[in-house]
Amino acid sequence: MGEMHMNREWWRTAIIYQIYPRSFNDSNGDGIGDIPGIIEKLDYLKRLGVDCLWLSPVYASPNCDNGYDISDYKAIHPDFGTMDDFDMLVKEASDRGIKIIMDLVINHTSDEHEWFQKALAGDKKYRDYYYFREKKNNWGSFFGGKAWEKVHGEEMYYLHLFDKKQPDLNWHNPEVYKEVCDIMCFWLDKGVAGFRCDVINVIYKNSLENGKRRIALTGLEHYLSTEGCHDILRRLQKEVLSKYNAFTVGETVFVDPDQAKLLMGESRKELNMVFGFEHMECDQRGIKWFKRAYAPERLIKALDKWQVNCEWTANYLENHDQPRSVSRFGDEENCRVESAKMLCLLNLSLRGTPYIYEGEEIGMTNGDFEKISQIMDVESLNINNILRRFPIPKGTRERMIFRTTRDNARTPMQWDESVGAGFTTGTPWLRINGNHEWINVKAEEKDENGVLAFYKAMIAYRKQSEALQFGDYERIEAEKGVYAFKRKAEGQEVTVIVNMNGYDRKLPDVAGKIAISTYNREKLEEIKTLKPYEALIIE
Ligand code: ISL
Ligand code: CA
Repeated sequence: MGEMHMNREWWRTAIIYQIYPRSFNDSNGDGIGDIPGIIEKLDYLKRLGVDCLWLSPVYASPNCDNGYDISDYKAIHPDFGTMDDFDMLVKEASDRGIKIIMDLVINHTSDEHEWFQKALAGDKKYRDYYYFREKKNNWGSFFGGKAWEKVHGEEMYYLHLFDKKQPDLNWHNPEVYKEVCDIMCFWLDKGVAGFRCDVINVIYKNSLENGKRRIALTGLEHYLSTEGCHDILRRLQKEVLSKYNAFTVGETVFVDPDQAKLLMGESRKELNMVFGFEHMECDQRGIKWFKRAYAPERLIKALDKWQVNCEWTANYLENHDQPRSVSRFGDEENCRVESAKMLCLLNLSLRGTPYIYEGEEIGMTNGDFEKISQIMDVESLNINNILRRFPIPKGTRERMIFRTTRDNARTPMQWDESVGAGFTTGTPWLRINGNHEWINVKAEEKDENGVLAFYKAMIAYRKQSEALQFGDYERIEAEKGVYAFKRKAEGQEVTVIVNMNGYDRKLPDVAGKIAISTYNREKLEEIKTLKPYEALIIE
């Protein structure tokens, strides 16, 4: 299908901004970001130029996994405000032309959800909402350790692919399907535009047989992107989503472009787009705790593979589970601004829908943690406990945690240089990065050469570019670590050149005029070499 025939659904031209509500803006000084806090910043988001906000979970939750453990799918957590606040957010956002999408977490609930509580109390109906078994299998959990937990006082275990406070729902049970349809309608009726579907390709377990032994996630082959999962997605599309013309992006773990294409469905009958992970794994060895030195070539290879093979992708370099991109793929010490601009240009030039994670637009860096006691992420704490059993020096173990912890992305949004970073007047739930004294929105708003100004310019540029929004993708030759490609639409073609190295590189062979430059270059002819992290768009 060529770009001329591509449907122009809103989500193709949209720029989606992810909010991690706990860390965005605290309106009442309790140290936790909240919905009224988001409303206060809608004008900021409008000025940035984004069209849609994806909210990480704001539902009732005991917060073992910061809301990814839901105890009531139809209630707002009091930390975040009230249902009236939520309705107000939808309205205020809509008044500014901004859509809201919700996080849909349906692989598991919280163990404090009423269904699970009834199940524990012995209610047969609800036992069948989950996987209770007298014998456990050998499956491993995403957060380390085993995927089964013993039921207190019984010879019985339940399955949890994530924390033990996140029991997996049994998608073989038609009642579970009905409950979820009902939850989705509840939010769609409130006017949300769609859902980001959490770990959606693991929801349906083919069997509970032992898995092939692996260093992590033994059992994977029994639940990854199963036929049953495809069936459920098609039914949800037909029976719920299509009735609202609702949008979905799937968080799909361990998929390659071929599987991604199936999940998007030949004619988009399952999900509208998916988040792949291959580019996030380019600096890891198998599992993220084992670091492999970052080499731009590997990132380019993964991005190119998806660009070539998928007609549409959900493009991102950051989210609430990943370290900050400047710290990871750029140079936060010596070239923070340059590398943040380069990553912006890259993310917004690829074919697909770009996602920006809160703070990315001002070049926020990884957290500056000094002690494990400053870490709140359940995944990191579980892994830390496991690592403690091995003879690894304390310093090494701590470095492993600090480098990979999801809290790197969750430190409070840096609005200004004040003690609470303009995020809170109270005690923040997670340590604020000391660099908020110079990296913050207030400073960026005054800096016409800053990262934020570049984001605004790049967003505005993309919005008027047929080539970037709908064009084909074709990689062109360049030196190692330089990513260069053409985006071609009817009557328009642009060339994107991204030096992902921290040193000079040769400019590939191109002609034309500079449309966007991270170094304020004016004439192509004047460029002798690409500077560290320099990126350009040429028309
Ligand atoms: O975080 C990860 C890699 O660093 C992944 O293993 C992550 O756990 C996986 O991508 C699933 O993530 C989603 O579901 C989890 C939740 O903790 C994450 O925040 C969410 O994005 C369980 O609901
Ligand atoms: Ca608050």
